[in-house]
Amino acid sequence: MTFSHLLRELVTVTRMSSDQVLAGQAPADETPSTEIHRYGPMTTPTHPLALAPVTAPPATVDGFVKEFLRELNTGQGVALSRSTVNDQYLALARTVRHYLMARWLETTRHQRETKEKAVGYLSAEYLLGRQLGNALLATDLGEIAEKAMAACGLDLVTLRAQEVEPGLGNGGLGRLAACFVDSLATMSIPCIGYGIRYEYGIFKQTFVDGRQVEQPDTWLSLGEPWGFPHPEAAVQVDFGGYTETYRDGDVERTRWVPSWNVLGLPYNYMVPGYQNGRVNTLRLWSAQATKAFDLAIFNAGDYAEAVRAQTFAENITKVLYPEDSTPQGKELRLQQQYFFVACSIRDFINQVMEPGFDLHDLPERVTFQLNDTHPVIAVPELMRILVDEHKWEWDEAWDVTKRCFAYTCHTLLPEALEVWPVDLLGRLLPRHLEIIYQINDAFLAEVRERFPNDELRARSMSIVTDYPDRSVRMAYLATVAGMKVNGVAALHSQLLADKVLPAFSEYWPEKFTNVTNGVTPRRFLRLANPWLSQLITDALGVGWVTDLDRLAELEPYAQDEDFRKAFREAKQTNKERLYALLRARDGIELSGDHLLDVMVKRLHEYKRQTLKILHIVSLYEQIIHERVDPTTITPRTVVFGAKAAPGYRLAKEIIYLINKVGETVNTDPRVAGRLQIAFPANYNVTLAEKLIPAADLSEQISLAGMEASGTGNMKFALNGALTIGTDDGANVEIRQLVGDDNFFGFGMTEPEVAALGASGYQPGSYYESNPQLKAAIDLIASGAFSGGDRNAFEPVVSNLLYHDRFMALADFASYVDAQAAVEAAYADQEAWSKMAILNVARTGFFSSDRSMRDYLSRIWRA
Ligand code: 26W
Repeated sequence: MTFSHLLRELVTVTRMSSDQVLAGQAPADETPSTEIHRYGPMTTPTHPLALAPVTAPPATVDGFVKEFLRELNTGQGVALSRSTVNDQYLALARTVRHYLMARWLETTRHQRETKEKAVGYLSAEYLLGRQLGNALLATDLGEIAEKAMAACGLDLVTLRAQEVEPGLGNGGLGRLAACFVDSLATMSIPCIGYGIRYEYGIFKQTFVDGRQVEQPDTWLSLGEPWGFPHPEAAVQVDFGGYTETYRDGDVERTRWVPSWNVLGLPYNYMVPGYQNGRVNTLRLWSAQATKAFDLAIFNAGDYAEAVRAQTFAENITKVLYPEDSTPQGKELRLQQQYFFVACSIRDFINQVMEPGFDLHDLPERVTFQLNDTHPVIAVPELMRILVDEHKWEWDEAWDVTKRCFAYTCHTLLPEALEVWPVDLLGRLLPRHLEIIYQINDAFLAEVRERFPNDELRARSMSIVTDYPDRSVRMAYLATVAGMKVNGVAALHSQLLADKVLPAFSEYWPEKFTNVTNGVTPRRFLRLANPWLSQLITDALGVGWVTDLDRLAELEPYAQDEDFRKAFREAKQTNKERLYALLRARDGIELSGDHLLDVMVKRLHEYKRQTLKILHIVSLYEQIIHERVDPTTITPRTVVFGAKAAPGYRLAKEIIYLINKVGETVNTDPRVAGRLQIAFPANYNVTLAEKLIPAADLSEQISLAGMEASGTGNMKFALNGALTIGTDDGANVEIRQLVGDDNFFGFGMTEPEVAALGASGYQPGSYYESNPQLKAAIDLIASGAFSGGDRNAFEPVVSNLLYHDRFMALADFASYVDAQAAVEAAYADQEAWSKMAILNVARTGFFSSDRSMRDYLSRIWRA
């Protein structure tokens, strides 16, 4: 914390002016608060340096060393000889910040000056991953930093490994947000990402006797060099209370009388563009008590009560909700959503409200992209500000509001669609509930006008539903208020229009569109896979990093034997790096040139990790019962990575099953060298960056119609892994682009799934009719993986036999056939490499840069 920050903190907390703090005088209550938050020097600076633009330090080894040592000595306050690895990492991070600062300040200044339309990306989650490596890539300082650290007797790789990744997200949705803001910065598109700075991110997963145990994610404990607090831009957020109407001349108006409030403190994070001199901003909000400490109560001796407000307020951004599919409907979750939305909308309006700006032009300055329904309370919040504070007419305000938002849906699971009970909403946000009612009434009046005497239709589209209890359907609010509604893959967007929101897509067909997800090639190829990247650059030059369609030029190299050889060597190098990591990180010993079969994603029944474990058990069963000659089985290592939501019991039982099967298989000499399973704990972005480049086979085996898109599937294909997958989410588009010959497709299509579901799916019949499947399930139930305890996996086994909602048993036979095809293909390494290279060449489409181009043309500039 620099002195100026400390000063600003003191000013904020004590409400004294900086001079009075310095002069040690008592605060004069009438000191205008705006004074202390005014930007800029008191008088015109005279020193040339004060007038000069901020510049980056010299991009030389010497310049870097100088900057680093200054940061270590004066920033960290230690001598190199007495510095810890954490001191060195923090000093290094700050050094790299310095090289980005000039770009950041210039980007912000340029944005303020040009008033270009910006994207306001509203997301409750950002799964950013480690920042240092990406910042070194963006500034092209990697080599200089390496030499500079070596010259200081330090090792850059060791220092990079010191960084704790900010796990401010659960999975796909959060990581997508991180890829999107990276692309917008690299494409020089004005964007401010808004979100929540959770004190504790996604839990740290550990395994105890094969069972998941959650540990708090103390990502801030060793210091956090990337966040810049801006107390001067703090926002007060109100909650609770009631509303009242009052006469304002001849107009009846409503005011909200809240009962409590908190302060939103923004932290700015850099979003560096890739070597383009641009740095966009990610503004994450942290909750604080407006009145931190009640001295009177303290002096009265009730110390806990004295700080209750503080702890109560801080609770709002204390921890990320670790669910990624079934909302728990907790009040704190709604508090989190309204808190960051209220801060963000207020902040953006403050930023554009310079003299002469008319809020009626807000849609020309921003589109707020709603990353799922989590931020949709932003719609009634903007209406409240325009109607209650700016005293606009309702229609005037609605006309502007409905041109400021667009909504992206990321799921197909009905239970994942957020619905808030009106009593909770009315208690926490009474004015917003009134506004939602008014939006709904106006909307339904329109529907009834267009479809007179079709009450059922109106009821089916109502934002407010009375069944099972009176509540607000957030996806409906987002659809009514959004200019555009998009799914995240072609199949998903189709199902969204046809099955999830059919009445709305019939009512507003032009509102529905698709933008297939993408991933940033900077982190998930250039940074994660330097060996394959070098191969690509040697062949095509460097342009592909910001123009991934250029990968298509790799097509002819698939026919090139030397290139294929080099490609295999890169894959082998990635494997060895991974094995070394898993040995050091998890004590997992992997070896040999096995087919590396990887399934990494959140643990959820619809993703069907159970199908993968049934395949493994079936292979194992056949070998131990000598149904097959083990030498005919392709040596395979299966690596799992998966966190289960703490409250998702069956998911945790599936994790237990995977670990126990792994324990048995890995110590059974009958399958030694043929089959091994690894399940490193705490799968996160950092582990993904090591796992994905090493993979041969990417498991994308969800039940068709369930996975909205998937983004891991894209990362694997871009890193030269072949996909075994169903026709679900973006798998369909991957298969279409790489070609059926270079993709191991299997399983029912979505219509077939619907038909089977409609005809009454009997999982038991598949068990009875498929001996291989029966043998596998019976082995699991036999106690073979649980020291003879036949009930160890009862929850999983009985769920599969009597429910199997996601039809793993129905797709088993087809999956096993596809896996046999995988083994056959892998036996011919030249052919396999050709297929893998074609996967790389044909998946440039899945760059998040392309996704941004689609959002721009179909939504933001449409
Ligand atoms: C607790 C409420 C809740 C519900 C849904 C929290 C988070 C969610 C997310 C929408 C779940 C999610 O991450 N969905 C994934 O989003 C990815 C990015 O679009 C897709 O690629 C995945 O298919 C989808 O499951």
